Amino acid sequence: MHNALRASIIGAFLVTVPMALLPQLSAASTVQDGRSPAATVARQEQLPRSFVARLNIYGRDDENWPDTDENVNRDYGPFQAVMEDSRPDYTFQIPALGWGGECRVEVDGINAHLQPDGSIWFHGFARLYEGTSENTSNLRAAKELNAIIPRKSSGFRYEEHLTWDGGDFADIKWSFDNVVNE
Ligand SMILES: [Ca+2]
Ligand SMILES: [Ca+2]
Repeated sequence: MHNALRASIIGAFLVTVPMALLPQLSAASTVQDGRSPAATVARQEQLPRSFVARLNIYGRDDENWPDTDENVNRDYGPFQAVMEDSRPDYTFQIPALGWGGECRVEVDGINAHLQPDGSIWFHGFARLYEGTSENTSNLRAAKELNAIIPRKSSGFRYEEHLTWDGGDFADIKWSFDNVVNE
């Protein structure tokens, strides 16, 4: 086939075929957006949802011999919320935790957000400080908290480990429920 002819045929295909597909594509997206009757019924049966969050922080202030390490083990929660389309967000506060005279962990910016598929997106931040006092501004480690908690979760676990080369650490251990609220 002549190159110019081939190019014009390919060009015509590229322009005309997508145009021809447009009505089908938009029809398909209408079904998939969750607003079809069947999808709406199924979604209503999954709402509202009961969200529960529990946090344990286990930290170690590493000390040099002959001093012994100083540990902390603290539970927070349960934090509980009922979520549905009209109230999809839940935020809560964790107080800063200082221990050992030198360490502090901060967990903040916590938000849980109900997603269209019934899962819950959990997000926040955790930071470990260590210095000459528990009020130190020496930031040693930071992690972004980011988890998707599926539907029908009970005791879903999510952990982050914060540490630095001084030997101190903090384990940020979450447990979540995401079930139909009955
Ligand atoms: Ca120390
Ligand atoms: Ca100490």
